[in-house]
Amino acid sequence: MPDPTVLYVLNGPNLNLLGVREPDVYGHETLDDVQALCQRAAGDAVLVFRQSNHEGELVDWVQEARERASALVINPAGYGHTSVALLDALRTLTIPIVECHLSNPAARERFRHRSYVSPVAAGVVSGFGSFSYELAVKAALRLAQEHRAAADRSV
Ligand code: CA2
Repeated sequence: MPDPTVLYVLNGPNLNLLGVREPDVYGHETLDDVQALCQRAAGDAVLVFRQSNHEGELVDWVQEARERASALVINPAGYGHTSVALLDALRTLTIPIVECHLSNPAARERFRHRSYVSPVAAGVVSGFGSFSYELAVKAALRLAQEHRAAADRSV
């Protein structure tokens, strides 16, 4: 039996407040709603869905994903604009990484235009609210499949 596809979806600071504060910017859905949507989009894949307000914890989870995941979706939230530590951790991964945002940071304040994650991401999905996550999960699963096929061909 082949190994199951394991997809990590990591969420950065303040995303636990989704649906509770600033619905005009981030929508009415809660993070639990987003998790359910990701699970539906992931089908049979094993979904590991987590949120943390702490940079080091996110770094630990990225390192964990290095050992266990077939692909990683990350909404780094504010740390995407600031965290070299997160970038350094992401750089160690060989699995596909998809960056995901609810809003479109490029259409917002200037300080949101820089992303430390984008240079190591296979792609970025932003601006579609919770639908960004659905698209990101689908993209990550496709990339994981291609990544595995390429690895199988090389043995
Ligand atoms: O659009 C996104 O997904 C962001 O990653 C969200 C971050 C922001 O810093 C990025 O520029 C874009 C902020 C997450 C904060 O989430 C909240 C949710 C509800 C209420 C308050 C904050």
